[in-house]
Amino acid sequence: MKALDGIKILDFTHVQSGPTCTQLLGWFGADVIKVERPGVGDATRKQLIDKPGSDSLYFTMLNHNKRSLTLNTKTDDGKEVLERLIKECDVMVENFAPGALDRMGFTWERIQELNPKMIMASVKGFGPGPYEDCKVYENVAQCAGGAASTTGFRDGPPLVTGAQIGDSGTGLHLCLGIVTALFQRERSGRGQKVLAPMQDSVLNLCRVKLRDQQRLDAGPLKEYSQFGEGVAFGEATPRAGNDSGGGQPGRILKCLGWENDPDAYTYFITQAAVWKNICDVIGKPEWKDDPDYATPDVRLNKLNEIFDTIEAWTMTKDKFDVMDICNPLNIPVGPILSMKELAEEPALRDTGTIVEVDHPERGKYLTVGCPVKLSDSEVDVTRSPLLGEHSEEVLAMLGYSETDISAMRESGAI
Ligand code: CAO
Repeated sequence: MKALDGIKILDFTHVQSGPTCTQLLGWFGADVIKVERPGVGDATRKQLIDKPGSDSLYFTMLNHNKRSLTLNTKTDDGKEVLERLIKECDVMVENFAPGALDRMGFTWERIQELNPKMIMASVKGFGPGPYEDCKVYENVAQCAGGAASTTGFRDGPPLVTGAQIGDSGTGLHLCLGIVTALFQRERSGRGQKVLAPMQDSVLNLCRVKLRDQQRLDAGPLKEYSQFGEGVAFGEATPRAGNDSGGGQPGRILKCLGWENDPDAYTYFITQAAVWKNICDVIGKPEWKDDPDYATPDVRLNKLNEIFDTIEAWTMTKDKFDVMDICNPLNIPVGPILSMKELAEEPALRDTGTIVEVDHPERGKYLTVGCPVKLSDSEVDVTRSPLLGEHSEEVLAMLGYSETDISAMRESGAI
């Protein structure tokens, strides 16, 4: 038994944000029926192609554990199939441009008429307000949600981050909204609309930066490197490079081999409780009781000197040796791991977070499995569907005969 056994998802999502949400629902056991345009499918199927003739990794890695139904929802037959699907499913998930579903004839009112228990979940770039009609992609959300203005170095431009917080981050938020609405429906008997705007999701993930915005009213942010460097703060939360976002100062420091290996670095946190251990490890025992270094407050204007000294030590060690030495002393450190290293990490394979999947067109490939582990709902990652692979079986489930299906194929509705 899986957590979401028996829950049917009408997956009307495309690109990244929506598909990451429905993929999670599939991993938790829901029956996810992905609706795609005949002959075209989700645009990502043919984007960033590495193996001509096969679905891209972009598509396959976002669409495991789903069935694919091709359907032209702008034809009468297509609309009729969609209506049956709405009656049959528990949740409809979509991330079209604002208004697309209404233009198709499926307003929230119409959906409720067809199925009052329907949970209708949407990703949009922005919530209600001046930008609600805009189309939005990942990096736009990172910029509009506060991530870019607070990422990067003070003397450089705003930066986007490699973590897809706008798309996959919003997918996670939407997934949480959906399962919460399913839980409420158990008691209310009613469906509801669930909206996860990308700007709001990114801002939620940037919560500590809005915290710092308000702390600025009380004076400079002393844990930011620029405080120790004597650089004045402006009106808004600045970019903080690799400074730690929490109360314990931290930095990315070079390790042995950094000259040739772009990932020979470690994150190092000077946690107050283990300051004495840090002083011993880096060969500065005299800092333990020196009144200029002994307490967190007096260290704040000397962070550059302190981290330069720690780095002189980390540069003599491999990033994994730094971890082996520091962990037993409770000093929090983390090697900078490359995608290559993560792909080869046996522990991640053992837990199912990195999974090898076999695909009929492309052969074996690696993917990220379910990052959330439920002890009573095991995840089996199954390959993404080929375009329209399950059209016949889904239509038969909806009560269509073989003759109906052939007619729809002839007319281009499926
Ligand atoms: N049958 C018939 N028509 C279909 C269909 C189907 N099965 N599936 C989609 N369509 C139609 C839609 O109805 C729409 O038609 P109209 O413009 O005539 O109403 C059309 O296809 C295109 O949809 P779209 O505008 O959503 O697609 P786009 O490629 O132009 O925009 C995106 C893509 C992502 C910018 C936009 O969908 C969007 O802003 N979504 C919300 C935010 C979001 O999720 N962004 C993250 C995407 S991941 O980076």
